[in-house]
Amino acid sequence: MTRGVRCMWMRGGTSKGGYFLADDLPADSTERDAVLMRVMGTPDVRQIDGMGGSDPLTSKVAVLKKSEREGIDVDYLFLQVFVDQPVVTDAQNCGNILAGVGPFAIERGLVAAQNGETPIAIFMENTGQVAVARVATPGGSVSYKGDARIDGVPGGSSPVPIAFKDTAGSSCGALLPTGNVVDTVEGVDVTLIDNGMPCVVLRAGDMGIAGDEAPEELEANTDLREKLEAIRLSCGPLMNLGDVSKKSVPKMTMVSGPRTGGAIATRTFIPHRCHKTIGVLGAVSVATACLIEGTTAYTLASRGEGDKRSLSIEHPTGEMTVVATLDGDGTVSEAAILRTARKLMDGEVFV
Ligand code: NQM
Repeated sequence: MTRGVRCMWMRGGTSKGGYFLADDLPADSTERDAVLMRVMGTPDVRQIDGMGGSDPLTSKVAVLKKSEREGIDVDYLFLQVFVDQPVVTDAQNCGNILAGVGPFAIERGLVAAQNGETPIAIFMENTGQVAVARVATPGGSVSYKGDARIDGVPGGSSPVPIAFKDTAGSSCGALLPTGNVVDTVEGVDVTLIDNGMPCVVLRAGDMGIAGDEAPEELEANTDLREKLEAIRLSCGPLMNLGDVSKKSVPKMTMVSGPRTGGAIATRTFIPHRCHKTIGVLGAVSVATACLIEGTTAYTLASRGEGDKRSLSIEHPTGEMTVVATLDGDGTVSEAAILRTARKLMDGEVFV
């Protein structure tokens, strides 16, 4: 018999996925993952029998519950449902899907909306860190309409500014998990960094590309993809992530000098498809690499000055600005970005 599971479908930033209350899903994680694969139509490259959009960016899930932690409103677990493999992983966070968490929490009554704007403190279960999102709530209900624009999404929406603190070493235990600014892996210089998202930062030139190619062109480059995957598999244990063959981290970001007046140009494999933009926490990690002397990004980057830096991270369809606050010794203590979100559907999905 088919069973309906309550969920909301939302665009969060440049991603899209299903938002569930934890209570509406099986408590056992194996059963939950089986339900989510049915929901998305995984494994199948077309995801024809489910809601997934045949792309890792549209095969994503947020699971929420009211938080019992002091000063925190909601606990958010992110799950990446692979497209063509029967894998559901909690090994990464997602700052794009995070943009829909505040609106969803208000819509489901987990948080009471204020008149005007509602700040929501979100505990990110994947990495044990906190983000604060601000949701537009004129008259005490969520508004999705507005003029805020982000590259990779047509049109305008209400702004959802998000601030992150203490994201260093979110999954790898340290900002630079090997203790080095540069390592050489498979003969290529890499910076292994985690300021919210484990990333391998490589120079595009070292990988035989210019760094401004279209994602489709890079995905069609089999030699590049094989080389990237060999480096990624070797970097997993070095980054304290263990065997990453069935994980969606680390992300592989190839950097080159900025083309449109930004801080740096990026092309990111997440890890097997090339991102049409760049992940939020991925951008925070790359921006942080731009600020650390000796990394693969440092000499290519344009960094600005002062203890508050706006780093425009260029990507295939525009840019994402990371506002980084630096403390006395130059480390990034806080990062903020602007996202938007939109409610697309509320109802039941059948499994
Ligand atoms: O890095 C894609 C996305 C992401 C993750 C990915 C993200 C982040 O664009 O915080 O947002 O890297 O898998 O949604």
